[in-house]
Amino acid sequence: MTDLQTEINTRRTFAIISHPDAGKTTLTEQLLLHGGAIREAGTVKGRGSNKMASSDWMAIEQQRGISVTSSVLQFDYDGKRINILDTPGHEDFSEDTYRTLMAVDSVVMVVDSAKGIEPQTKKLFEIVSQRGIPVFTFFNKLDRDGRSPLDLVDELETVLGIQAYPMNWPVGSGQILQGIWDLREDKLIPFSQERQVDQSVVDEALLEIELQKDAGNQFDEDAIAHGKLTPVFFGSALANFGVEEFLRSYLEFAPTPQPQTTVDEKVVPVTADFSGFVFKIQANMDPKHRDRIAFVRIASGEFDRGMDVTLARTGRKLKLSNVTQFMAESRENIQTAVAGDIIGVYDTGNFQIGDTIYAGKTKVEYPDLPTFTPELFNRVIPKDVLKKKSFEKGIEQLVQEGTIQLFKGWRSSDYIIGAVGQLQFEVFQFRMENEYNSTVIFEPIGQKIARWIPESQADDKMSSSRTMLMRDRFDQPVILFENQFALNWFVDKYPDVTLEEKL
Ligand SMILES: Nc1nc2c(ncn2[C@@H]2O[C@H](COP(=O)(O)OP(=O)(O)OP(=O)(O)O)[C@@H](O)[C@H]2O)c(=O)[nH]1
Ligand SMILES: [Mg+2]
Repeated sequence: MTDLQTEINTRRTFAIISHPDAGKTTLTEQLLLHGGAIREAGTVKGRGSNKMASSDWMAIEQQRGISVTSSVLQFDYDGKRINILDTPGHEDFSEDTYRTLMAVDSVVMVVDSAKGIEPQTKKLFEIVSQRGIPVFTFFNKLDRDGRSPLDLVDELETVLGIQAYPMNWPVGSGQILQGIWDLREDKLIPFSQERQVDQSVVDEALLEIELQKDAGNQFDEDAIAHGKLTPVFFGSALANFGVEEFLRSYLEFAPTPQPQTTVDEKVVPVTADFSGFVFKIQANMDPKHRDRIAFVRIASGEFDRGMDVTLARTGRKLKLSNVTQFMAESRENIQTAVAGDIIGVYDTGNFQIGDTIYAGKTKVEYPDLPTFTPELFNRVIPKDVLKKKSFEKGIEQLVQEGTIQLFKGWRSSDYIIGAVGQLQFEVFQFRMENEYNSTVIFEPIGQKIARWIPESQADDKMSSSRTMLMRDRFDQPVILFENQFALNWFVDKYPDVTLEEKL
């Protein structure tokens, strides 16, 4: 094995997904604690003098106690380097979550054990399942009264259509939580060292384990690797119980960085020359510097500080000198990184989401990342016309991040922003004010059906009171239809025009 391959084999890169509030950010924080990346676990609400969770670093996240954007963090554990991507659960931010899923080799699915499989978990699971990547399940919040574990596992299998293999089993929950039963070692890991174990609760759990074993699946590493079988864990992220057991087991079975496939369906070996793709752009992570970072998943090879790369979209050469990794309490300028790692490249406006960069002589280009078709629209104007400059800068940067989508009038200079959900507008408004000192006013124009059309077919005459001909931020013509009726009418009138829909 080459040194590079050995180094790559130490990497594990995964996303945490679930319905809102299941405990992704809390679990992320505990994992960072176990990796020694932080000294004390913060909480998502940061009550009193408590510190805040590392991955909810944005002001609006801390204010509302929810994640609105995915964040990348790194830590080392047991000789492995782990890249963890904490995603927002709310469906209004799922475009960001979908893109993040393209940058990982496996997924940790968090389920609230009092609630079971909730709608957004199901939706995200379907995306993951299409990619056939390994899924590890963590039933969280055992410190609260939960549903029967037999029910939970059964629901997991029937609702998601994946086979489950419990690695441990809860012994009670809430007030009567005794601990978890480690099924490999066949022993109890007690929740509390001080409290006497209630044997009747243990007996009940052992009975459930027998029932589960009778009806259960065989352990099959190959099935795990293909996302057909999910190892199942129980615990409480908040109480930091079962987290380390989960982490150890995860590291044992999670895949090393997997080769990526290019637009022309070539598989690039992880040890090939350096290549990677931008799956996320984030402005203003550091309020003091107001900089912008392009997050790159290294697909192959090794990054070395100062290396020259080519941007596949434009053919432009760039030097990668200012590159960081994210270690919870600090950002570190790094010298090297390898396939599987997520690096943050300081960006002065060169990158777009989905861009490929590569170092070798042969062009490498990875497929585009998913874009959603927005459904809600607002006209947006600055409250203070004198502050037009910061207004424009804010819109430009937040649009490049994909916070919202921007459309401009065909003839007018109107700014119309589109989103999948209302919360995206709220985040946009908050960040415009907070990060760009620009108060914006929305004039709702409501729900629309957006369809892209080829430039050659776009015609001024297509605009009417119920169909707005616009341009997107790449200057592609797009029509916003008032409703399905207006769309049907258009198709009748212009049968030859090709209408394209995004995801
Ligand atoms: N009792 C209990 N509460 C928990 C546990 N884990 C998380 N919570 C709480 O559940 C709430 C949501 O936790 P988060 O970690 O923000 O959940 P999330 O999945 O990151 O939520 P979004 O990012 O908004 O989708 C917070 O109030 C946490 O303190 C747990 O193990 N037990
Ligand atoms: Mg969160």
